[in-house]
This record gives sequence, structure tokens and C-alpha cells, in this order.
Amino acid sequence: MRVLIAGGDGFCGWPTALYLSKQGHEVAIIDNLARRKWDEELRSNSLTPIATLQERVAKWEKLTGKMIRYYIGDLNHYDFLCEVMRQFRPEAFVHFAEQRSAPYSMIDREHAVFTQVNNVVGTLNVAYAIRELAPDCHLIKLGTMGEYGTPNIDIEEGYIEIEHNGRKDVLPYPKQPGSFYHLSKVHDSHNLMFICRIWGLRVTDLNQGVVYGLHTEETLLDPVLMNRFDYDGVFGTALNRFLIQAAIGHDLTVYGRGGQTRGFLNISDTVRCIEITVNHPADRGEFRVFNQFTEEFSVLELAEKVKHAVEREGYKVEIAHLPNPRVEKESHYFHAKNTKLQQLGLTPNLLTDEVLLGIFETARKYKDRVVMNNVLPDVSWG
Ligand code: NAD
Ligand code: USQ
Repeated sequence: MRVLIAGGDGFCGWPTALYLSKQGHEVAIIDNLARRKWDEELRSNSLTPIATLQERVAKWEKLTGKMIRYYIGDLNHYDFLCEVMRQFRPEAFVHFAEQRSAPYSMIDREHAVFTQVNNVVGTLNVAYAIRELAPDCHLIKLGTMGEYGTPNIDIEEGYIEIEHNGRKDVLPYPKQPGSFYHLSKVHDSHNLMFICRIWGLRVTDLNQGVVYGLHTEETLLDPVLMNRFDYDGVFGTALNRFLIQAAIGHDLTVYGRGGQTRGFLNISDTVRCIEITVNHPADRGEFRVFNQFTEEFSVLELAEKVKHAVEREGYKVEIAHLPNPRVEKESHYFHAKNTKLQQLGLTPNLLTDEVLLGIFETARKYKDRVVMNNVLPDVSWG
């Protein structure tokens, strides 16, 4: 299949591009390289040194003989996007290309506005470009589990059956997101559900949990194919941050009580979930929702797992409970359904001590690249 991957230079997009290319799909990437510029803005970096996109795809072709085309540009430039659609004629469009950090979206008004314009307008452009130039193309859109928030009932996959005043309907699951970034994903979901209804496009919204790890079989083939690995207080995510903190002997930064519970998955399961979704397109007019995570953990449980695993190897680490910079529940019910991808063939890679220590080893290898000022959180919701 011809698969266009928007955001293919990023943390999830790059390993996905390699994996789908290896599986025999014809793959092209669109990316405006904004993520690399946000590192410059924040005076931060990926813990791992990452090659340019040009170097990455050239190395992949040299090693495997498989070509990944790339188009450097912004989804918000509609003419550019349409030109790519005309040239590549995708059968599946995998859309990772958004500003994905909750803290970045909460820095100030400008960052909130930027995040929502970049994400919501970018997705609208993708929807229009598909309608205009490839109406049969399956849009696979990365959403987030954080769209649902933390309700005191089970979280379903996108829809819930409600009985009200003696009548029943299946309705979109209520959304209670926790940042302007998470809100942008809710706005995307609403727009996409609407365009499926009015234009008959086919869309799958993948409500992904927090992704951990960085390597896949493909990124490990050569240092030039190395994935990015975020650790700073803005773009670093919970488990990866804890492993990097353990590697530099920093206390693990649990925010508040640490009962915040989320869905998590290994990056190697992210790429497999995308493959499964590409291979099983939504029907015309269907707005399909999958919850994309494999296990649930509280933040404190993760910190304890990291402490236990690295102390087994002789490293010493403490858990700190920092004042929570976010406004969120620190102890709550959380149980979300995640059966649809598994029914289609996903076999989860679970979080074991071996997996933790594998990521920890990479963190130790590059620990001298950590910019210490960036480890503690400095964006607050208040
Ligand atoms: P990332 O920032 O590493 O990658 C996103 C890529 O998109 C970057 O390379 C960036 O340059 C590009 N991009 C952003 N805006 C663009 C635009 N307007 N035009 C063209 N390119 C643009 O993020 P990631 O961690 O790979 O996340 C990918 C997607 O998955 C995001 O939509 C994110 O919301 C979602 N997601 C990520 C996680 C996670 O834990 N990383 C969890 C759940 C969902
Ligand atoms: N947290 C800590 N300590 C840290 C970092 C985070 O306690 O050092 C806590 C946060 O307060 C929060 C939880 O861990 O309660 C998750 O935070 P995170 O930064 O790991 O993840 P989040 O901000 O939710 O965002 C990440 C990705 C985002 C994706 C989301 C999936 O950056 O793109 O959408 O995970 S989910 O959380 O399921 O919505």
C-alpha cells in the first residue's frame, strides 16, 4: 500500500516509517521539522544524537534497498499538502504531525494558540486534501487517551451506550481533557467525526496512551537510524523521564501523590498498531476509534518499578514527590477498554525489568548529553 506518514521525522513517526517500509509498503514522509526547532526554542535536545531526515532515509535505502520519499513542509500550507497528495496518491494517511506536549501548550497564550491552530487546522487541511484528491484514502489519526480525562467510570473505545429518560443511544464518550494540547485532540476528533458523516471519508482515531522506550528492530540497525529520546520537563514523558533521571542519579520526579494513572505502551507496539490499522481500513463514512495502549500504571508505580529494576543492578535512586505543576486528579479510578487492536492481532510487549533495563542502558550511554536545567518541570497550569 502507498502510506503517507505526516510527522515521520518524530518519535513515533520515524520508527513507524521504517517498520512499514520493511513490511513492503511504499512509504513517504511529510514533516516540517518543527520538533527540532522546538528543541532550539527550549534550549533542549534529544538525549540520543539524531541524524537529519535526509541522512536517515539515505542510510535506510543503503541498508535495505528500500526508498522512503520525504517532503519537507507544513500541513498548514494547503497548496504544499495538495501537491504531495497529487504526487504520492496515498491509500493510507497516517497523521502524527502535531504539537504533542501538554506543558508546551500551557506555557502562555501564544503557545496555546499555536498548538491549537497547528493541530486543528493541520488536521482540517488533511481532511480537505483527502476529500479533494484521494477520497478513498484511509486517514489514521493519532489521538490520545487524555481526551477522556479520568472519569469515575470505565472508559470505552470512543463510544458509550447511554440510557436517558427511557431511551437509548450510542454516543461519543464524554471528553474531559487536561491541557490545551489534549483539547486540540478533542477538537480534531469532533471535526473528523463530522466529516465522516457529511463526506463519507474513512477515518480511524487512535487514542494512544503514553509511549515509552525508543528502539525498534529497525532503528537499531544503524546509529544513523537512531530514534529521538525526550527527557526534558516539557517534551519528556513519565516513564522515559524516570529512566533518564535514574541514569543521571537524579531523584525521580513524581508530581504530587503519584496516583495519576494512564495507559502506556512500548514504541514497538505503536508501530505494530499502525500496521494493523493500515491493514484493516475503516469503512467509508465510518469514524472508528481504537484505544491504543497495552497496560495501565500509576506514575508512582512506574517510579517504584524503575527504582526496583535499577537497584537490582547496583544503582541507587530516590523517589521525590514534587509539588504538582499540573491541575489534575492525583488519586482516581481509571479503567479503560483496549480490546479492539488486540482482536485485530496486537500481541502486547509488556513492561518487564528487562525492558526497563534495556532503555536504562541507552539512557546511561548518552547521559552526558543531558542539559541539567531542563530536568525539573518549569511550566505550571495555574
Ligand atoms: P513528535 O513531536 O516527536 O513528532 C511529531 C512530528 O510532527 C515532528 O517531527 C514535527 O516536526 C512534526 N510536525 C508537527 N507539526 C507539523 C505540521 N504542522 N506540519 C508538518 N509536520 C509537523 O511527537 P510524537 O511523540 O512522535 O507524537 C506523534 C503523535 O502521536 C502526536 O500526534 C501525538 O499527539 C501522538 N501521541 C504521542 C504520544 C507519546 O507518548 N509520544 C502518546 C499519545 C499520542
Ligand atoms: N508526570 C509525573 N512526573 C513527570 C512527568 C509526568 O508525575 O516527570 C505525570 C503527569 O503529571 C501526568 C502523567 O505523569 O499525570 C503523564 O504525563 P506525561 O508528561 O508522561 O504525559 P502527557 O502530558 O499526558 O502527554 C504524553 C504525550 C502526549 C500524549 C499523552 C498520552 O506527550 O502527546 O497525548 O502522553 S495520554 O497521557 O494518555 O493522554
